[in-house]
Amino acid sequence: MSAGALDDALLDLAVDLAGRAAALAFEGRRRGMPAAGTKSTGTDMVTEFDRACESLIVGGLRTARPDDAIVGEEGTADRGSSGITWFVDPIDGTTNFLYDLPGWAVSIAAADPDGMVIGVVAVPSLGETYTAVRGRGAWRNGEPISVGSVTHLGEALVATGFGYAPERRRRQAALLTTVLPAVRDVRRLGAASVDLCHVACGRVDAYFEEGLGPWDLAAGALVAREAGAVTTDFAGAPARPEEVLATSPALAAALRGLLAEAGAPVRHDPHLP
Ligand code: LIP
Repeated sequence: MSAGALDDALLDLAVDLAGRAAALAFEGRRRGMPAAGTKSTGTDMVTEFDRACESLIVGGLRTARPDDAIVGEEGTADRGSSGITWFVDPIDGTTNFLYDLPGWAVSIAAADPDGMVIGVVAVPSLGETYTAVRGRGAWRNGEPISVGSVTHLGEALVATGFGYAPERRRRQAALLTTVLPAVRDVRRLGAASVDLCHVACGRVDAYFEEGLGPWDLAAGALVAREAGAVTTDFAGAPARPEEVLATSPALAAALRGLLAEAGAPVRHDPHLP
């Protein structure tokens, strides 16, 4: 199978499974409040639909590609032999989902030894599916997307997010006292994968957060990069779950400087959620 044909096959599989999982969760939430438990703290939630969606997606991946590795937020940890690794966030933005707020997503990505190859972020409450293929571009509902054109920090709309542990949140809030006065405004929308897709299509001009999981970042960061964004850590090295900054090239240096001025990254116990 050619590289292009493999990319297409991986994308088609991810789009199908993300769409089915998104429909399952969206219809389930319409029927009422889901059963829920907690994970790292009393507010780090997991619902029956987080688990059901991961089960649907992982089952589909194992059937279609039994030799691939799979990493899922709700516990899947399949080793593989094919060189392809899947990253699954069955519901990114679980708090939004629990409160029936828009802006949660199903996020699926596949990586080869050179990095992310394909990414899919399905946002059912917006009727939008973001897709990306390494080296070939990014799309929203099949239409090409690209980052915004803002070049001045004071005109930038910046998205961010916060962890679950009070100690980390206290320090993250302290960053905002420097960031907020320096930019147009800040948005906290609740799902990293969607924040990254919003950078990709210019709905926000930048997104930064620290303390994520690999599944939060995998698909959305590829969508952002393929739409023309720079995705790094706060110091300009490649983005990683511990620190991500996604923005247009025109704003990247100024935002890194602002985060440094604010005291980022938030040095903390790495085991803090
Ligand atoms: C969420 C992230 C978001 C962050 C939230 C939460 P989850 O992931 O996508 O960026 O700010 O605190 O971690 O837990 O809903 O899958």
